[in-house]
Amino acid sequence: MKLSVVKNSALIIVDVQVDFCEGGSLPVEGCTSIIPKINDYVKLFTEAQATIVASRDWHPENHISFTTRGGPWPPHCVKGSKGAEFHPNLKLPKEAIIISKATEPDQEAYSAFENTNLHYVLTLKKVKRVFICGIATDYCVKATALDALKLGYETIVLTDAIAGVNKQTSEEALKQLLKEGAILATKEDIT
Ligand code: VGL
Ligand code: ZN
Repeated sequence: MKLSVVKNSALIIVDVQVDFCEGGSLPVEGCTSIIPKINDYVKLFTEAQATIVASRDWHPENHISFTTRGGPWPPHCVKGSKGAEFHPNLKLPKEAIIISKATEPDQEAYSAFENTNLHYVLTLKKVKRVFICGIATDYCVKATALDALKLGYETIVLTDAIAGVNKQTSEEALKQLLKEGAILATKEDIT
């Protein structure tokens, strides 16, 4: 399958942040190794003058998802902290649009579309086709892709540039995304 990065395409890089990588508070296996792949995509999308979006988990210190409040996750990506920074190996162009998410203390929000202006921004830029990569396959990548499908975007998940928390739930996530109409692709599929 050949898919082209047309001008009304967007690359959505989900949560490539220090805390989700080696040495962080919620490390996701494979995080560090997908970053060079994501940088290759950034180059491709920059050349095509496509839109580049980077989302970041941007929690208040007392976020509901933290174990300190009975949630499932160790504290991570606290806004303004070192762990919430984009990974130093990620090469974001200055034009990249930064979307902060899950900023409300009492609300979990895995999708980059949830309570953000991402859909608004993409609509303004007439984006029809989104390519999604990043972390975590079974949480924020999945939720972002499902929302993109619901919102009517042609949705492509870049399977060579995602990393998941759990192997089985990541496989299930990709199956569900396929069923909902997502396209799974790798660098070789993209022109
Ligand atoms: C995520 C767990 C908790 C993610 C965010 O970015 O997939 N996972 N917060
Ligand atoms: Zn989080």
